[in-house]
Amino acid sequence: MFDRETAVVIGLGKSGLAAAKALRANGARVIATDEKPREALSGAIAASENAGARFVSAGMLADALAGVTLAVLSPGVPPKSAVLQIVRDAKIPVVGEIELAYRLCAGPIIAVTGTKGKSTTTALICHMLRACGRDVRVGGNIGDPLIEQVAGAGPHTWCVAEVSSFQLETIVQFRPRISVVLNVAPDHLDRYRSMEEYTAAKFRIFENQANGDTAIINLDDPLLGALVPRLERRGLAIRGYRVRDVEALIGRAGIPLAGEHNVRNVAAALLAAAAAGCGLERAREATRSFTALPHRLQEVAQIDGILYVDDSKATNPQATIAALSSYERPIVLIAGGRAKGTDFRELGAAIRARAKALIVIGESAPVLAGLAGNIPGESASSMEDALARARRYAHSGDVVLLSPACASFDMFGSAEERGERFARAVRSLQETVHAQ
Ligand code: UMA
Repeated sequence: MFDRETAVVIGLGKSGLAAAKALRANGARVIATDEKPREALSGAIAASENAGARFVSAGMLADALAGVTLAVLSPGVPPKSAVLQIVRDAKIPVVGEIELAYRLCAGPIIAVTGTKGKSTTTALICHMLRACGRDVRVGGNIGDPLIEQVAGAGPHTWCVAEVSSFQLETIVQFRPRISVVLNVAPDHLDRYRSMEEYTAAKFRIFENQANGDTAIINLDDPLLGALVPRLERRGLAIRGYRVRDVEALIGRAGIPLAGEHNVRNVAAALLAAAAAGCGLERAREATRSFTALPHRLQEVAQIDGILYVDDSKATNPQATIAALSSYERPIVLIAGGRAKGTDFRELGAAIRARAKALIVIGESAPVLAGLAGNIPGESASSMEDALARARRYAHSGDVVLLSPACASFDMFGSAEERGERFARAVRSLQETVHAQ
């Protein structure tokens, strides 16, 4: 499909490497580049070269663009990046890996976006469709690049894609058969100039949808509710949901996940599965056997009556607010990390209302500590230190909750690594307690 193209792939993370491989497999010539220093990239360069790409350092890129017809941008590379400017100056069209995946995908796509709940809803939809006997692929922001997953999809394969605002910035024709938008709350305001710009990126999920396509929309979110008339005029079938309607779709008892927000995620997933032709009863039944994804309100252990929960994937204030309202028990909260230009005031109110103690970590520790009011708190220098401090405040019946409200990159390689460190520290605490 790409045999007339010479493509430059920008960014050699998961997305870029998968795009380079797929482009080569579909006949394109591929150049790969990355702004990280060469010494920090040895594995990625080798992987791109094994895939048949030629690596060019970012500093040499301008001289390597003759004959290049397409640029594929990794989602983590921001629009103001110097390397992107070089490509734009050379008038090369820019797309993302999601767009390429769409062009290569033989099956219908269900795309899920929102500020929080994307991964859980994406995984729920897959789980339901599989229970209904469908052939399913899953990828995108959830972890495995979509382009890798759609490779073997046939016309009856449902491809479920978690798409971030970063990924939606670089779509052109991407047209999901079913779109799901869960909510929009402040996040990534270090990348976007305003909430409007962030919201506009997210709403591009609808851009190419037309007659016959479906949009599943959380009508409790005023920003989303306001979109409905416009989407209806375009011929989309709208399936809206409100939390008060959820009881009719599935009772709270049928949902094995903590938190009100997960009730909404289940409702969205049920509507998506139904729109894909899955019987509601089967989908409902599948919900009962769904387990929480790693690092999302994941219960790690119960030690001396204290429940330890890893919610490391809560990388924005809204996600932590949702986590805080997910437990009736007293909460010792571990939060902090790299802030993303978001406002912490609402989170502060939630912490003061729900937490019995606050342990802060990372770059945003001073800001978060300032929100604690009368709640006792301490600042920790590492995850292990945070856990030890949290434990001193927790009693039997309490929850120690890691729900950082921030990105992880100040102290860890990723949110997963942060969660693993927490879980490891909890397990070693468990061993010590059992040995006593
Ligand atoms: N790079 C540059 N210049 C830059 C920024 C990055 O050259 O200005 C290079 C880095 O040196 C690195 C590579 O680009 O080598 C990294 O690319 P990337 O940041 O796009 O990360 P990938 O490994 O390709 O992972 C991406 C998504 N990452 C981001 O959007 C930041 C993953 O989402 C996704 O799972 C993966 O593709 C597969 O689809 C992660 C994420 O943090 C989970 N997403 C954000 C979020 O959920 O909040 C949006």
